[in-house]
Amino acid sequence: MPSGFLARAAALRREIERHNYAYYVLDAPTIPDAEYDRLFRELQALEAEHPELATPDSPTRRVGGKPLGGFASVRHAVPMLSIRTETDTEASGAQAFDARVRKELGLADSDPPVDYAAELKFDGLAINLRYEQGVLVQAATRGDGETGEDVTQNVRTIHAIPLHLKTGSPPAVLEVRGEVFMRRDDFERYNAKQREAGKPTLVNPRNGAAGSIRQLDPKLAAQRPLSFFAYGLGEVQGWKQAPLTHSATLDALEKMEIPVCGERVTGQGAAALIAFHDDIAARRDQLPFDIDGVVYKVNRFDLQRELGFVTREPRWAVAHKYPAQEQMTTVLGIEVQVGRTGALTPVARLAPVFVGGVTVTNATLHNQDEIDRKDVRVGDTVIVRRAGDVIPEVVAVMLDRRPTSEPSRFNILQRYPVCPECGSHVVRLEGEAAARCTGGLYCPAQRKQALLHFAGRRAMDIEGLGDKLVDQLVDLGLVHTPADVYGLSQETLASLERMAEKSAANLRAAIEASKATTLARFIFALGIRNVGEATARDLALYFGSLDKLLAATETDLLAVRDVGPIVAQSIVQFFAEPHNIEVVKRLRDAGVRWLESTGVQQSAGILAGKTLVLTGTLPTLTRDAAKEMIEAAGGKVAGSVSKKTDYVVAGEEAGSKLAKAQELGVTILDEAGLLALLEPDDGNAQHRFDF
Ligand code: D41
Repeated sequence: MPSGFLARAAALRREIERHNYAYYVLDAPTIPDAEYDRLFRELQALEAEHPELATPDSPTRRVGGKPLGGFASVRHAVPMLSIRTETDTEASGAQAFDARVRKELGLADSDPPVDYAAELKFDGLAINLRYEQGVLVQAATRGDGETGEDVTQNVRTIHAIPLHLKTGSPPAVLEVRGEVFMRRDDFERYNAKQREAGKPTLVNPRNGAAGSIRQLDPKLAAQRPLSFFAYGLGEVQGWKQAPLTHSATLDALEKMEIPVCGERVTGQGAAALIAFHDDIAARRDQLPFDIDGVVYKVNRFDLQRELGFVTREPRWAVAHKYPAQEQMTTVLGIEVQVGRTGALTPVARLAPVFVGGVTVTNATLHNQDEIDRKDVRVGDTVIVRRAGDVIPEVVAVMLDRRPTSEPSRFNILQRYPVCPECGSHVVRLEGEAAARCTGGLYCPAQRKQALLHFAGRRAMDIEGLGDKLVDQLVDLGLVHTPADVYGLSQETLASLERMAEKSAANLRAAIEASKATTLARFIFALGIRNVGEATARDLALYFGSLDKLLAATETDLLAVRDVGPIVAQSIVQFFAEPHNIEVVKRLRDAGVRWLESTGVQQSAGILAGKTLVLTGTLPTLTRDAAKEMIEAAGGKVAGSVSKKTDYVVAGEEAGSKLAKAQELGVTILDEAGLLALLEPDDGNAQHRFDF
């Protein structure tokens, strides 16, 4: 055999595996994909031309071979035990485990705490990897613990699993046990790709991992993005200086480039276990993969041996579970909820089920496309998921459990030709995912949401106008549009449920105070579709006055920073609605006002390049309003006074900043002084209050 080819093949394998490890385990790519592909193809060509060069641990083996007729059985050299589950999901579960371990070891209360290792419980499929002389020769499922299935071909396609160990002196035999799983982002990406190709999707990452490993066509398995983390050992022969603890074992495996999860600790006694349990529980939803709990293990192998096992479960380990994030339940009905923008969101009413720590009775179905994709029907058995504070959702239908008297497909437009809240027509616009009610502010559902938005802290900031009050005001017909809020008397407010005289007075004062606002807040408060806070601010800055915005065409609007065709269209449509113009007029008539300017397209701003500091309480302007006015005029607001400060605006109870300004000789203004500053002196009013 020409030794040049042999050396080249070996060099290519080394290089490819080095990049592979960097990419799949360290998540830090070292070369561009195209360059990796080139190396890979070179090696493939070499091996094809010189079949005698091929080795069982060549990276070319990762692409998957011929389909299998079935899996061969593998008898495990050392049985794969199972792990005892602590039924108590509270912190006391860790205490119970520690107490049992201490008792079995015959420790007295006065003896020192036991050393433990704590790690995550990955939600996947347990696998045994057998390395002989450092080369991966076999991978098997756990099966019944005694005998599993030979899934070597499929496991070779998992790039994170090394085909040979990174060590100069590998043990004669080293069996690594761990869990094959799918990361959530890989799962989502895979499903999106499948959906696009009109191919079947995976129900969840766990099924994805288990299904891929048991896939008979290794080429298909190779397309599934799987990951692996080691959690223990099987048979071991000839490991010089073998570690004496579980944590040192995982460290040693990590050095050999076997993937080991970084989220693990060692600690003493139950307190360390509880701390780990609580820490991970708080961060569970931020992890890139699903876990169903944590695992505690007695760290020292000599103590593990002393403890032994009962009926295939070691006494030295326990799984401490978290509440499941997915459960099965049935769909009792499908209804819709009308949102602020009129979108009809389909919601599944469910038989109550405990999932993610709470009892769930509703789950979102997102929109018609999602209903169609998952084919959710009334009466179906479904999997619901609730992770963290995310709204519960229906993940998948268990089609094999669909009732024989098959219910029909659910179609929003057919079931709700008119809005269930107001009776207006429901439409689905070209290119939109949502079906929408056309009722606008006429629709109470949209009215309530629009009012809450209008009164919100970042909009008109009417403190105390929350959802309970908004419900009453709309239901009693006291408020139809935001403008009606300004006509509410203190007596009317006091007559509402849960409103005492004092809170009515406070709310009345808050409504009054909200009248002095800024153009940006006002625009945001209107609740124009696709106009968020930042866009509202850009529009205010650009146009300077509401009338200019009202007169703007789509072309005019496109000149504003970050405004694209969709936003421009939403704005024009909003102001084309006579109803909305009427509301704006009534708001201005009620005394809602803001400082206007000529806008930035004509002026650099009267305070351009100036730095101001605000201190104390101003007589009429809130701090935010003053800041927004200064910024609208091109000025900057700083937090502390320095030589670079141009003006300090001082109100009542101004403290050290005022003293510092006096000391440095910085010009000091009161509110009237600030307003005068914003007023140009050429008599041609550039800024005015719009009463
Ligand atoms: O993450 C896991 N799913 C996990 C599973 C883990 N972190 N540790 C485990 N440890 C064991 C023993 C204690 C028996 C070595 C396990 C499992 N077993 C296990 N997984 C499936 C069956 C057994």
